Amino acid sequence: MKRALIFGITGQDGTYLADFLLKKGYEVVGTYRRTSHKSFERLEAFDLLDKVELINADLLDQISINKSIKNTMPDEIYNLAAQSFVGVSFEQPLLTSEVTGLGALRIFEAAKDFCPTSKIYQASSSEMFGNSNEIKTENSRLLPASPYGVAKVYAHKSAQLYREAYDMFICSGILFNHESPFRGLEFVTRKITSAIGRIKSKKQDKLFLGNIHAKRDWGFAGDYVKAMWLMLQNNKPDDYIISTGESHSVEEFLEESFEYSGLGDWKKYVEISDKYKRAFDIENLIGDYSKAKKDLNWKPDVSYHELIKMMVDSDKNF
Ligand code: NAP
Ligand code: F7E
Repeated sequence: MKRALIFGITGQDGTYLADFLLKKGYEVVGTYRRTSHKSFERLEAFDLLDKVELINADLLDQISINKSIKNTMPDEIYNLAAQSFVGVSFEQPLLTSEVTGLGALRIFEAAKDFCPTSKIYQASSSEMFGNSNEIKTENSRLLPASPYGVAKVYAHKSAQLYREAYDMFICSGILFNHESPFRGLEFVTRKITSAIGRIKSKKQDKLFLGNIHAKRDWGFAGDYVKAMWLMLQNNKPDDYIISTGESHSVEEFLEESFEYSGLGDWKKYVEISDKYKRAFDIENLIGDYSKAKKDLNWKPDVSYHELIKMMVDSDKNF
């Protein structure tokens, strides 16, 4: 039986990936941070709490990372842990760099020293590309437009370095935005669908948003964790764009989700607030996933329209 170690198992992707790997017959070990109350809601919702082994580790703490790798000796390591919210990275750039950038390096170092045969997945991001108009490929220039993007570039380049210098099997998935009913509540798609649920049940009457003209390439998290696993089953390590190949504005997402929910015209409920505008924002991101299609036989299954329906339906009693 293969053993996987997931850093960040309590997050959106960590939970979908744990579920996916258990169904493939893996033994799954996941790390969580010690907090005054537990953040296992997603694992509970997927009924996974008794099926995975949970161990304490923080990406700020090399000792706990070393121990988690030494004690687990995993066949596969998935680094999904991060301060992943771009907006907060402008408020907390140092913490974001420590966790999202250096945290990844700490994992690569620990794996090199204690379990160099582990195959490693690094969660890279389309935020690394920043603002430029073309459809992004694995060879597009990296011009990050947020402290989060800068930290992800650091981790991405470190992954490439360790692959070359130490002959380690490390793959980076350059994932574009992916969402689900288990997306964190502060991300714009879930902020919208949860607000729709609350407006319908009269718990809320307005929704405040920032730059609604921004466009993103939105896919479904359940499809994207499969791509992470496929990368580690390939015969050589490489980097892959994972995306849908189309982008939509926040405004389009609002229009379709409000219409589908039955609330109708979103303009009756939404107000624009500077509070949610960033110091710098990326206007449009679209990824070309043809390399993943060719090498990994991967493609997204859930469409943008199906994703909206799934999220609105799931949040209807929020
Ligand atoms: P998420 O829901 O925010 O989950 C992040 C995970 O990291 C959580 O388990 C969190 O634990 C953990 N974490 C945060 N700080 C940590 C620390 N100091 N030490 C250890 N663990 C820590 O993110 P996600 O959407 O699942 O994304 C997974 C990964 O993919 C992240 O690296 C993200 O940056 C990257 N990514 C995401 C997207 C996307 O659209 N979702 C796109 C590209 C790349 P707590 O539960 O304790 O907070
Ligand atoms: O913003 C705009 C906002 O926070 C999307 C992370 O998973 O994907 C995610 O980062 C867009 C931006 O995601 C609000 O300015 C408008 O242009 O949902 P988001 P993100 O910043 O794209 C990448 C690939 C990652 O790697 C990250 O980890 O929506 N927007 N009004 C708003 N965004 C939020 N959050 N809240 C608003 O009120």
